[in-house]
Amino acid sequence: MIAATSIYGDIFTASKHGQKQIAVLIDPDKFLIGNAQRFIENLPVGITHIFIGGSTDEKNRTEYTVRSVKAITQLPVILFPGDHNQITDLADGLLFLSLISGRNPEYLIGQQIKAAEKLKISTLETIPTGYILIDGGKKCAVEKVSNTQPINQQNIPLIVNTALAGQYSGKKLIYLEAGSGASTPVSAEIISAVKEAINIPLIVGGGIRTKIQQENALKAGADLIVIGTAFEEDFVTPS
Ligand code: 1GP
Repeated sequence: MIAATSIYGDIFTASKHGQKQIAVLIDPDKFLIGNAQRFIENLPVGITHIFIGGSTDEKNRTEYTVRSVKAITQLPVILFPGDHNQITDLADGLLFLSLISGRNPEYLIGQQIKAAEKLKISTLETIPTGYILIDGGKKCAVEKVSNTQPINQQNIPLIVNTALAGQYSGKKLIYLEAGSGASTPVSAEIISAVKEAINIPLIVGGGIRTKIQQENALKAGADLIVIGTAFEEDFVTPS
């Protein structure tokens, strides 16, 4: 039984009713806290979740970012961490990611073990998530940091079987990731094939910029799409 008031319960129920959801991803490495208020105020109608995280957090800004964002929004704030150091109790929930497209034990179970002690005493809602990296047309941060290979967009059977293996392993969400700033988002064909195969909610992100790309991903079967880069302009620290 899934509690109706939990973050996961809400995502699950929305998915069962065909209600589409959209998360904005904030990368603490790039986000300018001074702009947080304006950033949140300028978000378009229809945003349902704030994700916070990135492949790296070199300046240790995750907790500060979560605190600042939580102070100005009622939307659920969910951690999307690149490693166990980015976990903070100040958020509402945690995508407890396993990079199941990869073959690097550190991102399949190593980081999760490192997080376990903290999670045992945490109030965070922890949501087991099968994270599948798909080739988005350029080498992305996840690929570099995890030292794993993305799956080719043409290899739909492998993508579907990976998602199914995640579901059978007990993951509650599947996240198809083309990588932040991807030049090619996950194709509609992949999204519909995975959606048809699994019976848990499906998240899709990476390279979704335009309204048409958003609609394509949602129409193909994504229950929740994640948009980072497209909302970042004007709100990030100059690189
Ligand atoms: C990356 O899926 C997210 O982890 C969002 O990607 O920054 O390309 O929107 P973008």
